[in-house]
Amino acid sequence: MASRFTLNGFWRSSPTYKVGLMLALAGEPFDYVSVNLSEGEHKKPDFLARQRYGQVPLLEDSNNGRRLCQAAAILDYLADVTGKFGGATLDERLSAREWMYWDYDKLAHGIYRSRAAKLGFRTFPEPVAAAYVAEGEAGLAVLEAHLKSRDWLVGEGPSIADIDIYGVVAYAEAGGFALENYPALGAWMKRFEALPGFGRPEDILPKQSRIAA
Ligand SMILES: N[C@@H](CCC(=O)N[C@@H](CS)C(=O)NCC(=O)O)C(=O)O
Repeated sequence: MASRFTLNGFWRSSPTYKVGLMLALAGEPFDYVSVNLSEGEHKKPDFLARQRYGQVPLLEDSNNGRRLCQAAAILDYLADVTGKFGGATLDERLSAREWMYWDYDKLAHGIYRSRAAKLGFRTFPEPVAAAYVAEGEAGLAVLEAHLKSRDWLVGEGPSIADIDIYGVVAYAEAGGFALENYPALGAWMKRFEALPGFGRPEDILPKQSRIAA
């Protein structure tokens, strides 16, 4: 049977990983279409017609024809349609959203840009690179302080906030960040990695397109 969801993404993309991770943890099989960013496939008219920003991820829901952009908004949608990871109450859902907005404001850029610099995808003048490292460290410190006294970011169990933020922190070491300096964050990562359905980026995102088994 055809899968309900098709994830269009790129294997090196952290926002694509967030969505794949959510689907895997929710036990939703999905077809995967590789959009080769290196070859500019995300800027071609047929893709732009489906993803207005010319970015990955793009999630298509065949039950209703929806095409969804922006990883955080997609996680929010998937929490609604699967009934999973949306938080136990409205207050938890609001907190989860707050963490997702915070992530893109204060965490992701420092980690992503430092990783891009380490992998040689981007080059920055030294003070700019140092500012990204400082931003990443500051974001990790916020998470460390929050997770010292709790198991999950919001409420008593994992939510879309944990999925969203794990999807960034998973790339921190590749950005040169020493996670051993953040023990509460490290313990949270281990709890998260023990969830049924969890997979690392290379397990969840193939390099080629794939129809769900
Ligand atoms: N805020 C977006 C960011 C998506 C994003 O930056 N995607 C990158 C790949 S990781 C991309 O498509 N880059 C190509 C471009 O922006 O032209 C989200 O969370 O979905």
